Amino acid sequence: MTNDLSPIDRAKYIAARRSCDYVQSGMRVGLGTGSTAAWMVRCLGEMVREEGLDIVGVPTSTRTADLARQVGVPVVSLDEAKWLDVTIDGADEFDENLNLIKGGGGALLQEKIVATASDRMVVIADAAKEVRALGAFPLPVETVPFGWQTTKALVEETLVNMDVLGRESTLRMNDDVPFVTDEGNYIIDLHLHRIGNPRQLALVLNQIPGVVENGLFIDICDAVVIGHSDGRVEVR
Ligand code: ABF
Repeated sequence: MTNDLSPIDRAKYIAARRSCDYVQSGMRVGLGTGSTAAWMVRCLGEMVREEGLDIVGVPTSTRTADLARQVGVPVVSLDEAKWLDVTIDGADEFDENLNLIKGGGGALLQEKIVATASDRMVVIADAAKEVRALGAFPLPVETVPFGWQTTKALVEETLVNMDVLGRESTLRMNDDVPFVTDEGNYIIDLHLHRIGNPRQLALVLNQIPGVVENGLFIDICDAVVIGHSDGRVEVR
């Protein structure tokens, strides 16, 4: 299976395949978003079809919901599931404390809600996602469209007193129109380069009127399954 994959896709697939070991029949499973999570959904679909795995999946985006249905994973809403046994999702960065930056795919709000409503959160990632300090990847901040420019200015003003290297922010675009999340919100990407105190920044950002959620996942991830392009997989 992995021979015809690119090295990066092989690493993602290996991590995704290993994460399915955390899933047993009877479980309610949060299904992440992104290309690594898509491999996991496909693997679970194969287990449902070929091994009779009996689970329900709660997707973290419409595109994950579409893929889950396509491969045969039964889909329910978070409110129907009420609580999840495990959520498996990708990440844009993870550090030694298993704190994450997520949201590169624009699904951070549902991802954080679902991950928080789970007994365990397992991140699957290729090795390149590991960083010594979070921030090289632009930090997504989900904002309501109303007054977004004012919100963006307030966010930038807030950064002045924070332990970050960069302070520029950009509205995420989808071609020539603003990118819109599944909830109809905008995303402002913060180009911070290095975040000295992710925990403090995550708290401060969500106090700003207009900010719905940010892509810093602090104390949420329980384990990271890391895939390497040479076939190695490790669990932290
Ligand atoms: C998703 O996985 C997002 O939060 C994150 O941006 C993405 C990582 O994408 P990929 O797995 O394609 O590298 O959960």
